[in-house]
Amino acid sequence: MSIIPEQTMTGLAPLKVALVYPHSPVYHQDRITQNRISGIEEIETFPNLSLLTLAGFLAPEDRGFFIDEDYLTLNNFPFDYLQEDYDLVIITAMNHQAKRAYEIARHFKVRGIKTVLGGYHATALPEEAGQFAESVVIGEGEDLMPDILHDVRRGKLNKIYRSTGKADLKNFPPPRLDLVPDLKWYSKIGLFATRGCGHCCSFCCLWQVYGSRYRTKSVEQVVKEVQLAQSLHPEAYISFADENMLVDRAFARELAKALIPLKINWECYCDSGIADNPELLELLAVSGCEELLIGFESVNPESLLEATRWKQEQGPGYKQAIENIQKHGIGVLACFVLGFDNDGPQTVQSLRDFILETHPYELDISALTPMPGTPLYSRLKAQGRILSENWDDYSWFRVNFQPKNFQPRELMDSIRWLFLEYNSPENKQKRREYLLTLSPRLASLKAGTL
Ligand code: B12
Ligand code: SF4
Repeated sequence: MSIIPEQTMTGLAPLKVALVYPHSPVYHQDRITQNRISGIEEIETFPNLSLLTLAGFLAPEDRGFFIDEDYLTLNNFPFDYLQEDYDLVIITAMNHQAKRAYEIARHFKVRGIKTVLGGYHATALPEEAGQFAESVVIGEGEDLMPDILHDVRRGKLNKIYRSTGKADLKNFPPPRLDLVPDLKWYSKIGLFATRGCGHCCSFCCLWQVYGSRYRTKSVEQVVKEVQLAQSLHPEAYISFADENMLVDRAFARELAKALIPLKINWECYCDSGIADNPELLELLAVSGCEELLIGFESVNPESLLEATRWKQEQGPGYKQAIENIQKHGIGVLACFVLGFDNDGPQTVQSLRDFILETHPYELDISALTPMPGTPLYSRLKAQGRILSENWDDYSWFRVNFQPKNFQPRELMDSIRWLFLEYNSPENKQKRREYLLTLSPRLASLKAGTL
């Protein structure tokens, strides 16, 4: 096996590194069914930002290979990456990708090639992940990558690397978007500007990975990353992957101003608190912000409290919040979760009324999914209500626990019914008329749902 090649001018031995995003066939089957239910016509695709971010730490002489198994599988890409030799294989995985991630790790381990596995699943279940990969990473990777690469060079990886969760984003290198064979394969390009969300919702795995302290990159850094994306894909639609991007209003204002000359279209996740800031909303629209993706979670106050007190306090303002945002010509992708202990048939009815009254530009409703590592998971596990620990069932399209007031099947049927109501020709027409009266700009958004 041709592992460590000759020394380079910098004195470092160049590394050959595979960066692998695993394909989950079960998820993709579920996705097709879900698209039918929710009326979605196209699957959104992004080059995985976790791996591209980690690749930012490779030395210039190292060779990184970005392997998106979704893309290989969906397009029969003729490159058998599994048979190549590498100095290191880096694998990321969400819960539903864990089975495939483990197969990949085992495959390379048998071949004597070093593997490091990180991401949401490994962070929650490092011991399980450690049975398959040589090395496991807990938490965010930026403060660990220099050590990992150093350890590979000296030929010995630690079993566990644990992030401090305190790294300064201002020191992060840009993601290696150049490693993607062709950015035009994908419908959107992810970047991130901030990290941290202080709401600490009971079902959310993100604060387990990054901590809850809010940190930002510099505006100049973000601008450079956007320009990099544009240089590789002039029509790039930027989707900021931050958990809750606009929390620091001064930073958000400066960033929006700096994005204006770049003439991009973009979207991000944020919380409903943004709706109280008309000047910032105006600026966001001018900067090319097309959609805000907001986790409202529920219209039932008791269910909101199950998520977090902050959201319960925001609940009474949700209708106004959606109107305030959309009248600036920014679509709201309203995200809800069904299956809290306080949810029942009345919640389903109230959610239907809410959706048909507020007309969110796009809608997402998921079955509540207890993810390992979250307080919700620990509680349901202690109550004996986790129905499956087959990670294929953690796609957010399946009910993997015993809800209190529904049978799992009823919960999925309720979600299906809500989507049917939202997408009925009559309600679509009403939504279109309402939104175009509210703001004609909504007709020109790239999501093009009107
Ligand atoms: C962008 C995004 C998508 C995009 C792109 C996915 C892709 N190709 O990467 C799209 C829209 C396609 C998508 C789809 C889905 N997503 Co998604 N998505 C996100 C989002 C918003 C950002 C992810 C991201 O890029 N983060 C930025 C990178 C830099 O951070 P990171 O991934 O955490 O990586 C860091 C660390 O985790 C660590 N790390 C990660 N891996 C490794 C590996 C090593 C070796 C090391 C050292 C470190 C390391 O270091 C990285 C740098 O710090 C997150 C929520 C969020 N705000 O994070 C949800 C999220 C990842 N998605 C989630 C889910 C459930 C899904 C879907 C299953 C939803 C669905 N039902 O359709 C699908 C699955 C798609 C698939 N192909 O399998 C969940 C995962 C939960 C879990 N515990 O597994 C999240 C967390 C959202 C949530 N609701 O909680 N998603
Ligand atoms: S507001 Fe969103 S990102 Fe923040 S903790 Fe709650 S679910 Fe997670």
